[in-house]
Amino acid sequence: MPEQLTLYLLKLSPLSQKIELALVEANAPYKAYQVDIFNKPEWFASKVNPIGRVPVVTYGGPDVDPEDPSPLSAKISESNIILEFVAYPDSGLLPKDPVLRANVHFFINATTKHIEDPFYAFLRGLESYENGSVLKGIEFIQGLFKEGRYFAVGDHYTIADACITPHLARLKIVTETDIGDFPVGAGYMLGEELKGPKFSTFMKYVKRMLEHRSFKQIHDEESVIAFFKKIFIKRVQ
Ligand SMILES: N[C@@H](CCC(=O)N[C@@H](CS)C(=O)NCC(=O)O)C(=O)O
Repeated sequence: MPEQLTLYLLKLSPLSQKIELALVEANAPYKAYQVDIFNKPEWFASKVNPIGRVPVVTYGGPDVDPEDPSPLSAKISESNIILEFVAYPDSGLLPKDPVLRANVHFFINATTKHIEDPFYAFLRGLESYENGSVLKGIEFIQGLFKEGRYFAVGDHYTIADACITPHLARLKIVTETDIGDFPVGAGYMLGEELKGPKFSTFMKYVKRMLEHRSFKQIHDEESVIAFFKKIFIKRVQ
């Protein structure tokens, strides 16, 4: 990208990770500024994002200190919209073929609806494991994978892969550690179900994406586990 790009993020959040992943894949230089979302600096809402959420990108304008953002830069928020922005024409993150592009957009919407929403509701103890929405969502996503394909869409890494991978990493953690505000054992139960033949295509994709070079570069599993231990405290016995 020809102009300055600053990413305001919460390093351990999956939504921020999506953007870092896309930027690394695009080989785009960027400055990362970690926002303490539990104690946000006053200037963040007034100068970067009025609703106070991350991730946000500032693009263009003078190359300034991230703590003193310029009114001349564009402010782009909402992780899926930032993903689209990062996939500028020669980033290589969006296929040129219009059908494949449509498939990428569909996959991103489906990830939010069928993975992000049900999985974090389950994690927060707002949806029971028994209602099956997490597994139904995974099944829906699995149905989008074409036989023998390495990536989510087409033959190359796209923003579809960047969008889903951070959630897959958290799914792995939950199924291996049982950390979350759900009844004890529900995380392990989900893990057992996913080991079955019904989900083998999905699980092979998970493995490939978690081992992908760019993801390994930006992800530290131990730090996410430590963060989860801090934020999920209500264990229903
Ligand atoms: N729909 C937004 C959600 C952003 C969001 O909820 N960000 C969280 C961190 S993961 C946040 O900034 N929370 C702080 C707050 O709401 O005050 C997106 O996809 O970017």
